Amino acid sequence: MSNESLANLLKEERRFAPPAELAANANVTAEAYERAAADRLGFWATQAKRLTWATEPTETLDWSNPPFAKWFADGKLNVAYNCVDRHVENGLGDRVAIHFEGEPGDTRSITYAQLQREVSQAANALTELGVTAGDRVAIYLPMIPEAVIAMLACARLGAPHSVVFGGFSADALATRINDADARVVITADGGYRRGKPSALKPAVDEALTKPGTENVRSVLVVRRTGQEDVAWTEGRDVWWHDVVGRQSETHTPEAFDAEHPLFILYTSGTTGKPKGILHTTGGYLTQVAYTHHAVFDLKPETDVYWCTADVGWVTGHSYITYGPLANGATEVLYEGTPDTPHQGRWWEIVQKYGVTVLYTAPTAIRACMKWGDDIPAKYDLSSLRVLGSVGEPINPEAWMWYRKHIGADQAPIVDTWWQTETGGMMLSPLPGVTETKPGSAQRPLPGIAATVVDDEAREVPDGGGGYLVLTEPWPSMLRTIWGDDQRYLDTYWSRFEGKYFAGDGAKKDEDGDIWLLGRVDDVMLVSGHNISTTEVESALVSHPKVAEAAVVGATDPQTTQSICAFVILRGTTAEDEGLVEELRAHVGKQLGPIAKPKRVLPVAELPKTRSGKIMRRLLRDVAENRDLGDVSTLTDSGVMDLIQAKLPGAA
Ligand code: 6R9
Repeated sequence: MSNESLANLLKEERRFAPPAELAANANVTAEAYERAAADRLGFWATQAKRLTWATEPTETLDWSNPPFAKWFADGKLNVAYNCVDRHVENGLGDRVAIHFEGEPGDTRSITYAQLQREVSQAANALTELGVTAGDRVAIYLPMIPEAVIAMLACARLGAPHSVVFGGFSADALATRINDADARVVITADGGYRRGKPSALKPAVDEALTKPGTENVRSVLVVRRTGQEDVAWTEGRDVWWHDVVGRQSETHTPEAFDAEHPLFILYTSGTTGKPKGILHTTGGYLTQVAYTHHAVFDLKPETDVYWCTADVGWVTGHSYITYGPLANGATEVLYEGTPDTPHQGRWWEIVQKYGVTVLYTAPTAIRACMKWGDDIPAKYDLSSLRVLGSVGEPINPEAWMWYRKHIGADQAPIVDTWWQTETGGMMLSPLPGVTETKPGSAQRPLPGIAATVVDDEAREVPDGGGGYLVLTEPWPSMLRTIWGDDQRYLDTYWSRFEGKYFAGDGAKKDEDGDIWLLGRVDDVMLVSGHNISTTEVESALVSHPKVAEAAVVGATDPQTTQSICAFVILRGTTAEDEGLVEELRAHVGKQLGPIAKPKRVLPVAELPKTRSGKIMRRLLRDVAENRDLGDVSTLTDSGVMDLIQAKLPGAA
């Protein structure tokens, strides 16, 4: 990215200091940056002491065979013991670990003592089904407590899990079962979605007819909806309530090497088969526990934490299951969608449980903005004290709305940049330290080394733009791509020698703070200028009539690419005379004439992945009148038909 335009389009002057009281009592202060900068490995060795080790590690990092890292390699520990048993041993057995809220309104509060019993039973059941350390277990469940219990039971046995999002198709499930060579699948009859039971088990049955899944010997089925006639394969399928229910409530956890595999999680990527990202035990748990403590300022005695992600996404792994439970947190787990049965459901849950820390995604915030300010205003949200964002760059407009309407204009927003591959958060403000800027993830967390480089791998000066890279190994980094070391090297470590290439465009502002600009594949080239999709989208969303925007570069004979914007409108209709011209002019005024979209197309929905990321690849196909590629990771494939029908000349 040679051109200045990328770096200097968006100007954001607003600043928000941490609330004085939060700063005065913060878990982590500015001193942490200095300590970590002076001795990065010593800093992480200290953080590893948050965990209870069966054998304390004496080594911190073994980087003798880069980029294949080993952290705390001579230490041994059990992850489930750290997330559950030790809290009970410390007298916290009566503390609620999980407040479960089912979509139909059923609820369950599970204490740490109960969690210990249930995880032990599940571990005993998996043992009875023949699972031993090293075996892979696929988990295909809705957002119910059994999802967390199943993950912890696998961790307890040293059996790496591969959680597959419950909305994925039978094909996607089969590919993942095959790649990991899973031996057991844990699923449910179904779950609740948008007010209706939605079946899961049929997808498992179908997946297991496909080649490469023959090694699955058992399917353990949770009864959640109880409403379907569940097809049953005798000798393979067993009910959770039968097999888990009759087990002993005690189980002695075994300690595993710090580098023992903990889980595989597949990222779809835009091309090729999904990558099985491999995470291991000691370093991973150290970083997710530390970042959850530092970034959310978590006080486990008093906070009620809620991460709205699905466990099928890395955010659910690190910040629903492992980080919060390692820290002894009390958390909310919600099964359904934010607008079932009404658009205030989330805020009702915040009010009901007194949620203090909320972690969600920009896509959800933009949806709430669209539904209107009056909806959250009906609820008491005064318990909220820290707000988190993850998954995409958060547009400054959405950031301001989140702060004002959810955070009462005082709760700090922590915009956390990280990836499935990084395992834990990497860039984020600290709520008691950082003066925040709407839309910026700002700087690497203590102990993390990141910067922005140009095409020649040179660090860009403040004010410059290029690619985000990580320059030192970190404890929760992926160890490889499951079964494909070469792809690990090619994908992440070959673009810039000795640096991890994250695949995101980024810029540094005049203070050296980092702004994420979207995936590099999405950056547009217009008449020789590199333009970030994120910035054009943010400019569009800052217009009062735009609720959401997705911008792509379409091949153009004159300008290489031209900017094509898909927008969801609010308070107006697509027939609004002159609106398209008004929006083009608005972007031109905000960012400069070069960033004016050539086409602006109002649409009803945008194609999103399950974690809420806009699938620009599909929109590019539409804008260039191509057949759609793989839509298997889309939440609702019907939206593409609607969008295509909008296009002039579309079939
Ligand atoms: C945790 C997660 C990773 C990609 C990442 C980037 C985008 C995530 C972001 C963000 C800007 C943030 N991303 N957080 N972009 N600001 N705070 O989302 O993992 O699903 O693997 O996606 O998401 O593009 O490279 P994953």
